Amino acid sequence: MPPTTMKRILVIHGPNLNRLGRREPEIYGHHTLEAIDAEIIQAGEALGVIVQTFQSNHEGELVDRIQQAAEEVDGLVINPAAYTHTSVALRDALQMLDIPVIEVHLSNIYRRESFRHHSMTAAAATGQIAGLGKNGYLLALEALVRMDADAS
Ligand code: CA2
Repeated sequence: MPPTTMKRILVIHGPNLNRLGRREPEIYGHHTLEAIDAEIIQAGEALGVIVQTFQSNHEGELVDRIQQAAEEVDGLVINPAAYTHTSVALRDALQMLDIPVIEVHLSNIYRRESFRHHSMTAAAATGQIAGLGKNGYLLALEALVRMDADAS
């Protein structure tokens, strides 16, 4: 039997999410991004996958990281934050990937202002989780691992 290589999953956080836990905790929770990332990485270890995380406030940097992901990882979790609602560039970059992509939102974007109801990026994702706070990232990770198991 060939040796099984550990699956790699990338988690990308978009603009302003580096400020989590410091403002608007009633919408986005009390946890900092550093704490959420540590929890995601630990959950990945328990699930037997290697998790990398990345945050940027810059659209072009997010596009670059998504393009790089095509070569490096087996699944992608992304919270494009405000770019969810505006970015054709992120949608196009996600569309080019041949790996499963889960879009995550901490808040339930459909219960908020109408401009948040439309996701430009969701059509390029395999699925979407919104409104479950930081647990959305953990569920997305689990979904990617299960998809992988279902496929093999
Ligand atoms: O609910 C989500 O995860 C969002 O992607 C968060 C974005 C928002 O524009 C989307 O509509 C929904 C905003 C992220 C802003 O992050 C903050 C962090 C700390 C304090 C305030 C905002």
